[in-house]
Amino acid sequence: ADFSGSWKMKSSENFEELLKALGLNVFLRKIAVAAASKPAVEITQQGESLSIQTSTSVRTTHVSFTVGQSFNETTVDGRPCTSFPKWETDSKITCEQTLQKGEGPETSWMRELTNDGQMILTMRAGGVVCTRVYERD
Ligand code: R13
Repeated sequence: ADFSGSWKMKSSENFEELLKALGLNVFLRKIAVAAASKPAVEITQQGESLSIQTSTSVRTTHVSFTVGQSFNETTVDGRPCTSFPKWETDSKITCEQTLQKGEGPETSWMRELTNDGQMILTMRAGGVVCTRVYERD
């Protein structure tokens, strides 16, 4: 599957609950939730290698990785972690994250391309699951 493209978000569920599970205070949560309601996501993919830039007005992140190889990134609350992306199916990548230091809930993300061309981003923190649906811009 090819995740390449410019994506805009159509819907989001449980993003604030996710940040709460990560221990963010209400002040930072409100800022993050407001900014994260209008993200712009740019993905380029060549084979097994992906580059994902997620831009908002207050925070932009960029990751490049090859599926099957660990890489460094940050959790959604900004803590450095080591991530291991795998193909779950040929249209779904799951990525487990391990914090580089300190304690925290278990975190992971999944990106899946649906048959109708949407991308579903699922993020977990402990037992909390956040689901965000993107469509091509
Ligand atoms: C601000 C400062 C505090 C920390 C933080 C974390 C995340 C975000 C903002 C902030 C945002 C995240 C957006 C995520 C998206 C995910 C996706 C805790 C560091 C700057 C408030 C905005 C858009 O859909 O892929």
